[in-house]
Amino acid sequence: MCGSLGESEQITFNGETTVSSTSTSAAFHVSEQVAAAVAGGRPVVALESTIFTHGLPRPRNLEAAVEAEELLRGHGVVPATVGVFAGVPTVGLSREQIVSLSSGGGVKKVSLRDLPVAAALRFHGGTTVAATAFLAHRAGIKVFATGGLGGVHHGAATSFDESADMTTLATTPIIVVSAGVKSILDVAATLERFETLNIPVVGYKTTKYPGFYVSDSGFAIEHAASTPEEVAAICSARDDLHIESAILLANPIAEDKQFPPAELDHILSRAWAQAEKNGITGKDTTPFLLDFIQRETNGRSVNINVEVYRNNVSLGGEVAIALTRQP
Ligand code: PSU
Ligand code: MN
Repeated sequence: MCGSLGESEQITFNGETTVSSTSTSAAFHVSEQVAAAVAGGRPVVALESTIFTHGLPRPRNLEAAVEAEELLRGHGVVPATVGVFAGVPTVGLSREQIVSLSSGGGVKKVSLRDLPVAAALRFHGGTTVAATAFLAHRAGIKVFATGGLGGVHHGAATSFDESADMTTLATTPIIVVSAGVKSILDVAATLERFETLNIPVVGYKTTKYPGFYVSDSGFAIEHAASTPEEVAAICSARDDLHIESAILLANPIAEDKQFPPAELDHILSRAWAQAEKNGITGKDTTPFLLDFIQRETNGRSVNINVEVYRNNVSLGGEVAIALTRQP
């Protein structure tokens, strides 16, 4: 036993004083609203925070984070935005905490392996899909909506750059709604890894795997579901079988709203070249590539990013409601 975080205490971070409450568990905090909704069997959707700490530029990041929560609340679904606040892994960040994490200033990108370090050294963190899925599942949440997943980076055969999102989702029974993986990644290799890791990919009303900015990545998937109820039924069947992997629900952007595919290919090859030239590696790669694309597209990629996120949050809400109606 490495010891616990201890009782609530005052913590000063970047000149800001906050209270680290460890009321729910010694290891992480679940907000009262989220805990009550989970206990009461009401619909809850988890949301990640790397999307607004490292994925989107200010001020769109905070707008998107708040909009996602409001969209869910408007449908009677409880949002559970997950992040690390002053070292406390938190499921159900308050609005003030979301505002604080969105404003930058030393907020780290926290994946699953970083959680104990963040907790012990008490820093702020935006949680990746891996860390968010881990915490949300442990809080009893069944549905998690995000924008795009991490996956296998190009050149991974020699760089070994594969996102821990994949290995974490292999052992975390939750439904993750995403628009696939961005083509900054090696989509074919990522789909192969999902297969190896026993992670099913189910298209929402499609058997074309979406490519985040574009509705079709060019790769086919085997299964499709056509209603939130079908997704809920797949989830129940997984649980009945005691299978521990996540279900990936792939939700494409509408074709008339996608980024022009040919233009995207051109920007992506320049993004990779620039990352290589700048010696970008490890966890900095995804934020670097996204930032490059945002600048090169004059923010058009950001509009699509927000649109995709909105779609996924909305579908996540529908699935969470369908799960509460399961026989
Ligand atoms: N993909 C995106 N935008 C993002 C991310 C992924 O299109 O912001 C974030 C997610 O939080 C994801 C993380 O979990 O990046 C993956 O990072 P890495 O490849 O370092 O594991
Ligand atoms: Mn990586």
